[in-house]
Amino acid sequence: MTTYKLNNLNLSKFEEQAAIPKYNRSNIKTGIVHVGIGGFHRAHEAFYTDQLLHDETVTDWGICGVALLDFDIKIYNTLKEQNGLYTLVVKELDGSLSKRIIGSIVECLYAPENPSAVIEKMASPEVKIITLTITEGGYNYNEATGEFDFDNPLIQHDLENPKAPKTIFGYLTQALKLRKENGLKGLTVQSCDNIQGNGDMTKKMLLSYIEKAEPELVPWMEANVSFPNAMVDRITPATSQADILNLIETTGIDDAWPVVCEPFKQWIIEDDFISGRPAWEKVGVQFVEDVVPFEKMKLQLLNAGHSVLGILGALMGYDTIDEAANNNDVNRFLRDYMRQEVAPILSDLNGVDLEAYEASLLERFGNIYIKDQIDRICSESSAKFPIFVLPTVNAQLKQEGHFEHAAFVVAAWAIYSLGVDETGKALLVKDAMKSTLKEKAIASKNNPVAFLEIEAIFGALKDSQSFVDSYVTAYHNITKYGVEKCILNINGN
Ligand code: CS2
Repeated sequence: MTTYKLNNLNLSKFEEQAAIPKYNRSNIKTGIVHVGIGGFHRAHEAFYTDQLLHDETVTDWGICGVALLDFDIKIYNTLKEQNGLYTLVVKELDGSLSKRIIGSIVECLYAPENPSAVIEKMASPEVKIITLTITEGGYNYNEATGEFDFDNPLIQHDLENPKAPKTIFGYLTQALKLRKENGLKGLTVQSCDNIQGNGDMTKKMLLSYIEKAEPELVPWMEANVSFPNAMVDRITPATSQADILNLIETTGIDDAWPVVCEPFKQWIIEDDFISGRPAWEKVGVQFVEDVVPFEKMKLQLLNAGHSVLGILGALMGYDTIDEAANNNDVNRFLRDYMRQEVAPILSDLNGVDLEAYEASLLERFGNIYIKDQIDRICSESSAKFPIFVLPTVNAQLKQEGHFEHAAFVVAAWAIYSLGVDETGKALLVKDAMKSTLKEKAIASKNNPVAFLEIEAIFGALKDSQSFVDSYVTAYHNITKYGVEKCILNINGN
């Protein structure tokens, strides 16, 4: 098959192999600046927006994708060469692949190379929304203090070099300042990360930074910037070399970085957009008054479920989430965790059938075509556990309820942090707190509570005797018998 590089020039050649943008991309203005152009954004917001742009009356909501970090150079270069185009490959439940070339990213910027271009773009009159996927860790929140972490060297850098920032907080501050100076309207800053109250969190963290960096900007920000909370969902594994080759071989589309994802998608947002928004509801986005219950449900069932499968699966020697989910004992363990520990602390889910939701999660996790990498799921667990798993534990502790499964997973994580699985294979621990995790994991061999002493993750959990008892028992059991035997026992077989 003849292959062609994916770019504007060749776009029409792919019409038979994939759905392609039918709108005139050169007419689309940039209404959204998005920071963090990894797989998730491209499978989710950029996909929804591409769908909407097919309505020819919509011309104001193109996306400018910003690569914020040094190592984002690769995705920036790829998108630049491909004129912002990429292929979204949906791995359907029957194993077939649906391919769609997405056209909604109409511009790209690489922040480390040209910080002022990013600030100016965010401050340009046509931009009404800045959306973020900067990962859970990107919000610079310290779990132990509940506050913004000013000790972060990058934050120190931004305070000292306001015109050439490195963090999102430095950029947003400068952009808002410029908007104010230019007499422009405010805008919406919208988080698309997996954080409980992600809009509230963004506001709180940004406000802390601005209070220190540009205190006179605070009242303007309070009056002119909105921060809607949102629940985002679509499982998007890292793209593998096989995905890239398979796309070329089956379609001739030479795309250096396609995105692969599951068919399911969901986006529930609070309708609080101070300068307007795209009519995303036309393409399946739900707008609600209070998204908090939905966020809780997703974070504590789906994301926590991922962490359960990831950490247990990693120790057991599995590589992908579906392998762990299709092990009957692990599956039963996860089901019981969801039923006995998470479901009782979820409330206000007006009209949501929780059992059906749990069943759909088990089906999504078990999808053998997705091949979501356990390494991806376990990466940055130090930022994930406090949001995904520990809120359930804390809520259960308050009502003297169940947390045995959660304590077991935390113990498994302590053992995982030693960096070797139960078959003796090295684990790829990728975590901003890797060295602390390892140090505490080693200390835990003699005294398992050492792991819980990482206050920035666990807060005061080590002072809760009933949790500690359950955790220590699990720790010793896993070390002695291995994960599989332990969960058989917990499952009551
Ligand atoms: C995952 C999420 O990062 C993780 O640990 O749980 O990336 C998950 O796949 C998405 O939130 C799905 O919407």
